[in-house]
Amino acid sequence: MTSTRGAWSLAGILAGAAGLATSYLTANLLSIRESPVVAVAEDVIRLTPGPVAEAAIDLLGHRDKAVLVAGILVVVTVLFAVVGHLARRSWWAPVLILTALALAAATAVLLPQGTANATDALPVLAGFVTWLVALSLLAAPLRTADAATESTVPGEPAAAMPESSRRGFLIGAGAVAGTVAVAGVLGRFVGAGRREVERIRGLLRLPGVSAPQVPPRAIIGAEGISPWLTSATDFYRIDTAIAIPVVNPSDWRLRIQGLVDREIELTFDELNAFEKTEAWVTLNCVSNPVGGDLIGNAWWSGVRVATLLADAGVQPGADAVLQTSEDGWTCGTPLEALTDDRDAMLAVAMNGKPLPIEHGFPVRTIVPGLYGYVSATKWVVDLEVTRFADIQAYWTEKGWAERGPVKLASRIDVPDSGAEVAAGEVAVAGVAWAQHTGISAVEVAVDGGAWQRADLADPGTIDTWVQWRAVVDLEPGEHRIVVRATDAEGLVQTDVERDVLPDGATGRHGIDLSVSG
Ligand SMILES: Nc1nc2c(c(=O)[nH]1)N[C@H]1C(S)=C(S)[C@@H](COP(=O)(O)O)O[C@H]1N2
Ligand SMILES: [Mo]
Repeated sequence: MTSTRGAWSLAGILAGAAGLATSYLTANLLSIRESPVVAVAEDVIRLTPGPVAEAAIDLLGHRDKAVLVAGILVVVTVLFAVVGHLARRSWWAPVLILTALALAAATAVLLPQGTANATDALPVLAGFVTWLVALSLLAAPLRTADAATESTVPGEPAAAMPESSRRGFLIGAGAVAGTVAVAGVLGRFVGAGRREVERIRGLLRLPGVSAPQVPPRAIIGAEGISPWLTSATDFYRIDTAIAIPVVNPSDWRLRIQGLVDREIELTFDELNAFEKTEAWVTLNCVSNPVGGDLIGNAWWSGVRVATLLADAGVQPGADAVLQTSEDGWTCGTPLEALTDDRDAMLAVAMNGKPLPIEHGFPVRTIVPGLYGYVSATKWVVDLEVTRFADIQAYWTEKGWAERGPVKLASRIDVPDSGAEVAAGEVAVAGVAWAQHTGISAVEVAVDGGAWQRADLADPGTIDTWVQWRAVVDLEPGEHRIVVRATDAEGLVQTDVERDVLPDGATGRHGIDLSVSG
């Protein structure tokens, strides 16, 4: 036993706490909904089997999450002490444990497909770097002390820690503890803005917003198919924002300007005084590869853009609207798509609730039939009526097409590609979409054979995806199943494979199955 033993564990705990604090601060600086520790807790809750979760809620009431977070903190504190203890003899063991912890946290943060974004992993990175820096800072004086006391004869009482090392360690420990306190308090302070806006959002009652009612015939009843209504949590998220715009509805203004007779400025209340329109609209990203999941379907409520543009009085010669978001992102939308009968809207609600902050709270644009990058401005604050010839927007500047009508596409959801299934009749199901044109048929073919018609659900609108289901007869062996859709104008989905750049992928989605006899 030497006198530094407890100090090593303390070093581990302090360094660990510093990493948690900087990750918390970073999450709040970037307005990320949750710190990594809370993300882990939420995933644990999400992945907990129903009966277990119910028992926990019975036992703990609504404190279940707080208790879970506390439990996670206890576990990691023990781990941090172990890390400190191991750091005495080895550099790689602590690095290994901390890396594993960071990877687990990053996975937890990125796991909820819909709401997560690659930048959401930045807090974990900040925490990881802090762990390593703080641990090496605290280890240096302890290592010197250990070297000085190592010559101690076994059995004799340990030599005291040399005064200089002791001072070095205390200064380091003070600095690290200070970091914990400052980052924690600062994180709480900068996080207050988002908490306040979340609170306001939770209390908002928006006139003319109704709860989603899935049209009964929109559901084909195939097991494992993506739900027709995408929940806000599962809805894909794409934006260029590093720090998510957090907009208080009472500060929000929309300006309509450019080639108009009268400029208009609206507050959130003024916007909500207009009559609402509500619709099911499937939104998808131009970057969605064939078979990909950057697509979701929701019930949107908002105010028709056409009404507002008519109030402003669009001048002749205009063919575009340059939309700008609170964070400066821009897109150019064809004027026609905003004024024709497709009911493009300034949406204030998604699935019957005020927009989630990640999906554009308090107001975003939704235009059926266009990819998100040319239409679906989140946190929208400005509409400039203009001409395509006179503008550049965020993505068009980077080589993406000026116009972005969605392309006819279809996807197989079940079975998974690579699955093993039993020979005989196999149900194949998925979704097909051609927003604002509509789907008239979906067909599947096995191993390049004859096309076979799938059954189609009927969502009752041409602006959403359509579920389909087919039953194919499979012999034992390896098989490939491919899908193709036909739109309501008779266009058959092409088999020409195109990359997502510049205006959306084309090609047909296929899956490979191993069929056992
Ligand atoms: N302010 C802002 N709005 C934006 C974007 C963005 O980067 N910033 N990305 C667009 C893109 S490319 C898509 S596909 C949709 C995605 O909307 P979602 O994140 O709600 O699914 O938002 C669009 N609106
Ligand atoms: Mo996108």
